[in-house]
Amino acid sequence: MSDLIIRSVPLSNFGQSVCMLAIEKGIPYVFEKTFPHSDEANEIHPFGKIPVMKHGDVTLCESNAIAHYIDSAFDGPKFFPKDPVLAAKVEEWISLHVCTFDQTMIRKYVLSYLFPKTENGEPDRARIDGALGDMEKQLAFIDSCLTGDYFVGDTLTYADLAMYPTLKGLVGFPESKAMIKNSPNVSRFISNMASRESAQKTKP
Ligand SMILES: N[C@@H](CCC(=O)N[C@@H](CS)C(=O)NCC(=O)O)C(=O)O
Repeated sequence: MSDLIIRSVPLSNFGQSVCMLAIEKGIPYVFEKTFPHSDEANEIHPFGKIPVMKHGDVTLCESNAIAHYIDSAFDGPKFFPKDPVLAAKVEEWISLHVCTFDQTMIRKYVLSYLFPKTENGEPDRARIDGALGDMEKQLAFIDSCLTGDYFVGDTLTYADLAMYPTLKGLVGFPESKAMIKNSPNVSRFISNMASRESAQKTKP
């Protein structure tokens, strides 16, 4: 059978989630370092985003679609539950992540430190400050939900793999680091997840 190819960059939170899934399932994959809007990303994603995936004749963009494919096309443990309530809860977290948490925490906050669009190349203070209120509310909500080890049910699901890279990414920046420190459940989740082989092997 053909190789599973994941095109992304190590820093991509969405890319890390799908790579972690492949590792958790025990599926070997080829990681092709691919920047957004490169020919290799544009070949598969209509708007040049990463991650994208190739497996034989199958090409896919959008991390949730890629994750569903990897989970169902290959043997190994399942990370999208069959139970209707648990399955919907996993999708609920994935959607909250892509529509809300990632937008605030990564696009607005982290990227304003890492790739600011300021004239002098300094972190974009206005954009960073503008993210703090929403980030605090979102982290308080997540912390109130994360009373157990996992986001949904009592086993690892793709909800955890979708959320982990984004939450872990917050530890490296001052305001979010302080917020994480004040969120005991989120802190515990990050440190539990960070010890998994899939997190170690995909560390940005
Ligand atoms: N909804 C997409 C989001 C992917 C995404 O935003 N990827 C970022 C890198 S982490 C990207 O390609 N950004 C370039 C852009 O937005 O133009 C998914 O789940 O895969």
